[in-house]
Amino acid sequence: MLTEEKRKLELEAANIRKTALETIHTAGSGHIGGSFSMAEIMAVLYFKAMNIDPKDPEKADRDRLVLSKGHCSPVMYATLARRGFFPIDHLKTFRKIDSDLSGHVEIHVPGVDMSGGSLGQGLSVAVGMAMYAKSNNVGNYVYAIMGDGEIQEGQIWEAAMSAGFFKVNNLIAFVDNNKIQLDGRLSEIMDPNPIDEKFRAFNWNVISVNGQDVEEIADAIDEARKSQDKPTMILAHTTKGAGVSVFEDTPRFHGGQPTPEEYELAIKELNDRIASLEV
Ligand SMILES: Cc1ncc(C[n+]2csc(CCOP(=O)(O)OP(=O)(O)O)c2C)c(N)n1
Repeated sequence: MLTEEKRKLELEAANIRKTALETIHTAGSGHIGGSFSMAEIMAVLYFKAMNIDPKDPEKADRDRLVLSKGHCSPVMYATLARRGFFPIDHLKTFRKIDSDLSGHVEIHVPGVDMSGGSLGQGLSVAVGMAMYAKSNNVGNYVYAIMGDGEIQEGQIWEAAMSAGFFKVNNLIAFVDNNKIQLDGRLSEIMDPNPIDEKFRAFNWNVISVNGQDVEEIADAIDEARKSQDKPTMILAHTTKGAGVSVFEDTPRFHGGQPTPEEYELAIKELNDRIASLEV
C-alpha cells in the first residue's frame, strides 16, 4: 500500500472515531469500546475495499456488510455518514425517539444491509446472502463482522459449518478479537480460543491480522478475494476502545460513558491524532 493511501485510511479511522464519540456524547449513551476497536476495519471496507455507491445505496451488485455485533451502531453510522450515505448532521438524532438511527443497526438506514442487535445471528444471514449471490452470479462479496464474545453463541458455529461445507468463497467474515465482552475478559468468562483453528476445522481460510493496521486489513481482504473454494475469516487482533488512552482495554467503556473530563481528554487525543495525519 502506498504511504499516501495508508495515511488517508488512518485519518479516516481517526475521524470515524471522533464522529462516533460525538454521536454517543450527544445521545448520552452508546457503545464506545467495540466501536473503537473496529474503526480501522470500517475505514478499509468503506473507503477502499467495498463496491458501494452512496448515491445508489440499493444497487443490486453492491457488496454487502452484515454488522453482526449490531450494538456498535455508532461506528457504522459514523462511517456511513462520513462516506456520504446521509448527512453527518443527522447523527445528532442518534437514539432519539423518532429517529431511524437507533442503538442497534437497522436495515432501513441507507447503507445498512441487515439489522443487528441480537448477537449470534449475523453470520447466518451473511452466508445466505453470499450463497444467493453465487447462485445468481451477482459477482459481489459479502462481509460480516462479529465480536469475539459474540462467537460464544451456538448459531455462529452452525453458520460457520454450512459456509465451509458449501464452499462459500465470496464470504469474508471478521472477528473483532478485542478480548473483552460485556463485563469482563473472555479468558475469564468463556474463552473461544483458539478461534483460528476452530474456523480452519470448519473448512475456512483464516488470516490473522493486527486489526488496528489498515495495510494488514487491506492485504487480508485482497488475499481473501482470491479464495476459490473456502470462506475467509479475518481474525483481527484489536484493543477494545483503541485510539483513546482512557478507553483502551477495559470493560468499563463497553457501554459505559466517560466523565466530562474524560470526554474532553478523548476529543483532544483524537484531534491531535487527526492533526498529525493531516497534510
Ligand atoms: C443474544 C444477545 N445476548 C446478549 C446481548 C447483550 N450484549 C450486547 S453486547 C454484548 C457483549 C458482546 O461482546 P463482543 O461480541 O466481544 O462485542 P465487543 O466487545 O466487540 O463490543 C452483550 C452480551 C445481545 N445483544 N444479544
